[in-house]
Amino acid sequence: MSQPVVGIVMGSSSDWPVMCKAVEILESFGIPHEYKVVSAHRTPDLLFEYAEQAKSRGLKAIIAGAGGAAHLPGMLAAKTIVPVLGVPAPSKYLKGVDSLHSIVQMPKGIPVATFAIGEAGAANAALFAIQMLGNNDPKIAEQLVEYRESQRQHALNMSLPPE
Ligand code: RP5
Repeated sequence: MSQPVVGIVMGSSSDWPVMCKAVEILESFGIPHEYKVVSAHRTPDLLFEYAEQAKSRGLKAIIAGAGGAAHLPGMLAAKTIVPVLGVPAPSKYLKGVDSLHSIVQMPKGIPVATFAIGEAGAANAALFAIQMLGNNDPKIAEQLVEYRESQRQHALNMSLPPE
């Protein structure tokens, strides 16, 4: 694959079942991407290195998923001007509401675009990154129009009660 333009990072391999939904979307659109475990509290030096090199490596967006006290997206955003898209991972005891609050409540000045808890959030973060890329790439924009059309057709073909 050519040089990645979207980076997907997650705090643990246990986040993969959620974050793979972002990977699947990027793959279906043919967007060059990479994915990696980067933990804010277990590998803070790696986090800094990843954020500091993101722009020069050509990343246009970073999708960051984490659970619990989910400081990964915010700390990445603190160290790069590449847009960071945060995905709250479901957590064992608080079901990801803790992750959501810790990602969405960034203090003024360092934004993290925050998505829904779990798989829908991961998929939508990928779609949002693709939409940003589509601003400067007519082929990607056309793919997005087709994707919306396929969803429209899917809904129109739904029958009730569901089979
Ligand atoms: C966070 O803690 C990760 O993002 C994960 O969601 C959560 C639990 O991590 P593990 O204990 O499963 O490695 O760092």
